[in-house]
Amino acid sequence: MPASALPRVVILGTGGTIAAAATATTNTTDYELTHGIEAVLAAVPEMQAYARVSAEQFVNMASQEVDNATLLRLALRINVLLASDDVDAVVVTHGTDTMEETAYFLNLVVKSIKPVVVVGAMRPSTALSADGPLNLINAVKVAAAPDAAAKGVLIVLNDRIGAARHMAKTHTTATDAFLVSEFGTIGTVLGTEVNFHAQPLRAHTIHTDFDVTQVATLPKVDITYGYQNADSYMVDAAITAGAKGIVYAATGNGTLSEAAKRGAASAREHGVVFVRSTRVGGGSVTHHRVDAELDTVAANSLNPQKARILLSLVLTLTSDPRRVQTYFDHY
Ligand code: DAS
Repeated sequence: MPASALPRVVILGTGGTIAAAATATTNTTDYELTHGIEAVLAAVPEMQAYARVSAEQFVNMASQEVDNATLLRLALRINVLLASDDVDAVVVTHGTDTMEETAYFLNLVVKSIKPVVVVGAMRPSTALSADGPLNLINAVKVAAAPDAAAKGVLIVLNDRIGAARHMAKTHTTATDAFLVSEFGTIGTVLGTEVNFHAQPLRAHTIHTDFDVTQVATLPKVDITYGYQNADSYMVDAAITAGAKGIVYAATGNGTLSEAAKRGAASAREHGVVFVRSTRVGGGSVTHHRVDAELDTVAANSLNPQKARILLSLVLTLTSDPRRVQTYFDHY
């Protein structure tokens, strides 16, 4: 295909390990964020064979520092880019620590069917077997693939293509850290072959109720954790700090201890929506009679950090727990 006919892909750099360097090639876990997006791209000139690539340094931070304001600005920038006839897709390079949150947020607020692919690396650019360059070129291949359209926001790492709704980081250091539990990946990138084998069914992008164009700040939502001997004061602290929603990473199937029930009751008294997620890492939190008793919400198959993202957007529309439940059953 002549270069002039290749898809036009804009790469937005946000930082992360993919843009980091260590002091030795054998050091894969202790590094500094040193590279700008141009340096990251310079390592992969081969990507010119797949797309006409341009780059923007959107921010340059470790992803544990990404906040609501950054998410809102990123969504707005992506929507402006995708509204242009001169842009066919966007790739976002991002730290892996909170990549699943950013990708799921974008999955809910991007208003285009054009591909948006989020990519990162588990090893710094200086490492033996650095995974960033191949992850990045694979992300560009996916973004340039016609079949990538209308699938929602995608995450590409380690030859796998995952739907943002289902991909999560499941290992601290391994290059195959991003896995999807029972929902599976939706495709693979093997050499030059981009193969999709599934279509995400949960509503995303142009099919959602969420438009952040006029949203200046997202409602504050915090996460508390369930464990033996836990009391309810962490919930009370979040309420005192101004949380409008609380996601509870409960034990088991979103099971509330008596102390957690006291926390849920306190949240209700303060008009704070209380969502039952789980610390388990797989499966769904199902509806339960406690939801009617305490006005709690079941998080379905969203892990706590993704449940927080959805709740922060739903709270821009409603704080009625029963209406909030319909959004968790749908997205
Ligand atoms: N430095 C962490 C981050 O920015 C890890 C990474 O990038 O992969 O998320």
